[in-house]
Amino acid sequence: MTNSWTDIKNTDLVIVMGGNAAEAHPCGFKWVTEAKAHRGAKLIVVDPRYTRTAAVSDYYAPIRPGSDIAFLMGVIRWCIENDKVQWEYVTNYTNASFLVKDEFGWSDGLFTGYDEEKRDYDKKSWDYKIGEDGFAEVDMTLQDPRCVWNLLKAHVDVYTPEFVENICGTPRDKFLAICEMIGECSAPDKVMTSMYALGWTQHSKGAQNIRGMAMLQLILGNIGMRGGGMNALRGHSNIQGLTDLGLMSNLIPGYLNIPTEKEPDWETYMSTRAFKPLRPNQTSYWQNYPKFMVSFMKAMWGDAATAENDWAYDYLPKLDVPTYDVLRMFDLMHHGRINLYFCQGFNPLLSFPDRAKLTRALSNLKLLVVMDPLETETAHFWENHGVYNDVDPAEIQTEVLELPTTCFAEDEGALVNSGRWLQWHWAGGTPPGEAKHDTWIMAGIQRRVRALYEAEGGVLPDPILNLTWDYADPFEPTPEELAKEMNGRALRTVPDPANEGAVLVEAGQQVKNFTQLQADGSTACGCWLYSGCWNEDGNNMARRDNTDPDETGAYLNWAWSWPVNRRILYNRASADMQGKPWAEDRPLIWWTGEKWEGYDVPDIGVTSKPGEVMPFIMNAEGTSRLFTRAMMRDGPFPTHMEPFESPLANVFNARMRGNPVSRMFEDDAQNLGSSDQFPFVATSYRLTEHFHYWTKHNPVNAALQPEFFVEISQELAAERGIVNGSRVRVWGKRGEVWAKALVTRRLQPMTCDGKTIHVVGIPLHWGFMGAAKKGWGPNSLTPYVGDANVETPEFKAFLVNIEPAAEEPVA
Ligand SMILES: Nc1nc2c(c(=O)[nH]1)N[C@H]1C(S)=C(S)[C@@H](COP(=O)(O)OP(=O)(O)OC[C@H]3O[C@@H](n4cnc5c(=O)[nH]c(N)nc54)[C@H](O)[C@@H]3O)O[C@H]1N2
Ligand SMILES: Nc1nc2c(c(=O)[nH]1)N[C@H]1C(S)=C(S)[C@@H](COP(=O)(O)OP(=O)(O)OC[C@H]3O[C@@H](n4cnc5c(=O)[nH]c(N)nc54)[C@H](O)[C@@H]3O)O[C@H]1N2
Ligand SMILES: [Mo]
Repeated sequence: MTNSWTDIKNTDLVIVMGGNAAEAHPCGFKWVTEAKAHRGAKLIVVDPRYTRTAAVSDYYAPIRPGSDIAFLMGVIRWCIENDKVQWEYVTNYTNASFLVKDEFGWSDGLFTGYDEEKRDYDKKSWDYKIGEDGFAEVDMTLQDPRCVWNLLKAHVDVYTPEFVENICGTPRDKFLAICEMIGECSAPDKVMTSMYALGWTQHSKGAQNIRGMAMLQLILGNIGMRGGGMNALRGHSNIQGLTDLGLMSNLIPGYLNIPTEKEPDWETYMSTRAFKPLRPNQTSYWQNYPKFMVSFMKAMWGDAATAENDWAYDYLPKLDVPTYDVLRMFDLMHHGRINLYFCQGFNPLLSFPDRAKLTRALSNLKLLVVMDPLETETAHFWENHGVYNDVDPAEIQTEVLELPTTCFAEDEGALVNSGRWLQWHWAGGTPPGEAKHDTWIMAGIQRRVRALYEAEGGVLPDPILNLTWDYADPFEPTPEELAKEMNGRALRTVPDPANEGAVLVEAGQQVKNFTQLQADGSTACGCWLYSGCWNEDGNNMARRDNTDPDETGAYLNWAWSWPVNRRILYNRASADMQGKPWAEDRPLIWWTGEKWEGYDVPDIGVTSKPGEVMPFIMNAEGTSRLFTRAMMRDGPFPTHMEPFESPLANVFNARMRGNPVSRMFEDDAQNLGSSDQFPFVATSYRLTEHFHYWTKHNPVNAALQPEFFVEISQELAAERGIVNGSRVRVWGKRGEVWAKALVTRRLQPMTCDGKTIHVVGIPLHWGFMGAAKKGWGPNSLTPYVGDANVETPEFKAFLVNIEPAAEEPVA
């Protein structure tokens, strides 16, 4: 989230599109209710289904799964055409005025530089014109045909209301009514908040769905404002922490990158990171990258990381491909290229696409180790469950080891919520039986592997042997020790650069926050973004002061938020060029004439002069971006592209299937279904009564939602002769499942490109273990395809067929 859960109460308009917050985030959803009750805020829901969120909305519109970019580009077009633009914001705080190279363009649904063989773009032309002074050229009048604003206008021109209706199936009048409601939020003092989750991410162009809304929010001037922002509703309670701490295969904590093979040395690695500002006076805060990176290397390898050995840069692995995401990893396993798989807190047999492929992949392993508090289907993937599974256990040689772990309620530590708050919690229970903390298991493995390297040597033992491991009990680091390590400390006394002779931080002390980190090896910090969470003031994450002066929703003394306890990112953009808040009834920070102050930690140097230093200090531009340079793999602007399995061909290029640069492997490209065999659009989702695959183990949850069902409209039921409550078979290119049919008016057929589109809704909570009835969810059916930028599987739009089940299979 750019903002926080508690800030949603400040909004004028909530749009839930690409999520179902009342169902999947019922506690956080109370802030929407607050906004409605206290500010008269309105709620719009755009979803293929009439959901529990839609049930309390002011306006609902249906949309065909996988068509949100067309909708969002249509709204942007409408806003431009109807002058619903926050002009001062757009001109100064976005890159609207930046001039783009003449070579850049697009045709047939592709941007310049596409290489069909590589399924990738050469992004050289996706860049600004750079002037002789080394800065990007701009035209503040927005007249130049090559400025971002005019390119954007040209790009969205095709997304007329008719086009939107045709692609999305959203009736034109409903689309226009939503445009009107959104357009009101272009007034400088009116704000909309966007709440989204998997309805947007789980597509082969998921990241571009989100960019589409981010661009709209910038055009309305809603980023950095109280009650505004892009609010990703995170899933698992600590999934925000997962990404922050670099659990993605290409990241180091704090969104630093693992080097690639093309970066064999430190200098090459740094040359593309610590960017110089692209405009005069701008901050380009990533210029501090070396401070964060060197401090990280010192945290990892202490004295072994020196200036002479480039901070032990050689110890870091170098990626030969951009990522080892989960799709790639299981694909390698499928090709017999992986022997041992450590599966920690993950049940991929149920949660990843194409169960048949996953089963074959797991069958190729020599050893599978599962660390989990529960018995999972993944650990039992080799079992034959009759018609639900076609596995022959005798043929599978994989050895499976289960290591029982504790669960969150038995652990102490911090969980990071969607609003970036690190909230400390304390263990509430004693681990049962043989269950051990994950840290105990991992530390034990590290110690034993290290002992083997010490005794036997091996290829490059140094990163293992020299790893900092100064915990009081090396076999069980405590949550306190780990949190302090992430905060960082001074390894030797750091002088204050601003004050000759003064000391910034004494040797051995915790640093106050990341502004004290150094690039000369004098500080160590495990995660710069978390720096400040446990400093000399103590454990700031454990703070529980819920006073909220002026009722801004900031709660600055409750827990601790990254970065530096800031609650609203880009909050400098909540004030105009002179530093005066756009919304006088909801001020956030302001310029006193000498400095910035207000209700939040200013997202700008406190003495940075308004009108000079622009609000988006992380970007080399100083502004936000309506056009991105080489950042996104699939283009500087979002373009509508069909899902890989779709009843429609790509409208801009009928020869091209799906997103041309998505995550896709050879075998899987051959394993896609078409609409002549599989005429219905399926989507998958969760229910309040269950949490994924855990709660079916609990008899109470199992009783609330006992049985796997699929939802269809009355019209589809009539067409296929399906009776409410009867058994159906649902099948697609990669598998089949049996379920109970729930015939409902909450799903309605749509019309797209002259065709009737029926949606089959598939909730995901069942498997073959636990107290609920056996059944497979959607992932026997889903395609093995992922987003171009972040490799999230395309779970939300695929093709199936459905019929009354001839007989109920015996499971
Ligand atoms: N009770 C409960 N709560 C949970 C979870 C749980 O298992 N149980 N899981 C947690 C996790 S890990 C996550 S990630 C979150 C997920 O939170 P959400 O994303 O809110 O949940 P989903 O149910 O997956 O999907 C949301 C909605 O997207 C809609 N949708 C499908 N395709 C499209 C599309 O193309 N466009 C649009 N606009 N909408 C579409 C679906 O109809 C559905 O209503 O929930 C979290 N909360
Ligand atoms: N078709 C379709 N598929 C989907 C989705 C969808 O919308 N549609 N949603 C996707 C999403 S967003 C998600 S997040 C995934 C969820 O998929 P998974 O993460 O695979 O599902 P969970 O059941 O949450 O599995 C987590 C496991 O962690 C274990 N666990 C809990 N606490 C601890 C702990 O402290 N330590 C350890 N070691 N283990 C622990 C639980 O017992 C559980 O078995 O599913 C994805 N799959
Ligand atoms: Mo999730």
